[in-house]
Amino acid sequence: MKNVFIALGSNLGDRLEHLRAGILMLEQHPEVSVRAKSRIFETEPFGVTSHQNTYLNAAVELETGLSASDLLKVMLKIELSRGRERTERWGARTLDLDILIYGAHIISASNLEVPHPRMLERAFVLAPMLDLAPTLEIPGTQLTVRQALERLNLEGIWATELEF
Ligand code: A4P
Ligand code: MG
Repeated sequence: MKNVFIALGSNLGDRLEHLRAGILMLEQHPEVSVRAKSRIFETEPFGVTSHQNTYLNAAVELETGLSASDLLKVMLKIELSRGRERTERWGARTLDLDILIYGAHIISASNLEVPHPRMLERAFVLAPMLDLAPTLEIPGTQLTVRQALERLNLEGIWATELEF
């Protein structure tokens, strides 16, 4: 069994419903147990060139017997079931699911990089992670989640009252 953290993001359509459905489908998978959910954050689009709606972002902690690549396949199916279309890189999306951390593993395959290579620069990922595992060291970085987040600007990120 591996302890895994996944980021969820949505900025298109019924954002809350996309996040809820994403988590429900993870929960329904026989080889996945959802252990904890972060609060839901509203966040300004980060690093995008075209005009985009604000995002809802969250993170969940899972336990799973699936390999990282099988988990990624499950996540891609869930994204597709919410009508995700890939037009431009970093384009607006109904539901984006990223593997942040997969146990202590460091993976660098062409279709899967873990820990997520951009998570250290992203407060919209680390703020939800702080809810789940503030003292967890991000594999390969010698930084805990809290230390990584302290280096970033929290402008444009708000915890909401929304619930899963
Ligand atoms: N892939 C590689 N590593 C991973 C991983 N750790 N987890 C591959 C998931 N997938 C991984 O992803 C393309 C391919 O990345 C996948 O098929 C998988 O094989 P994608 O989701 O189709 O592409 P994308 O999401 O457009 O690109 P990318 O680089 O994943 O975008 P990001 O980095 O997820 O950024 N601002 C705010 N405020 N909130 C956001 O959620 N999200 C993005 C997207 C930009 N700005 C944002 C937010
Ligand atoms: Mg993605």
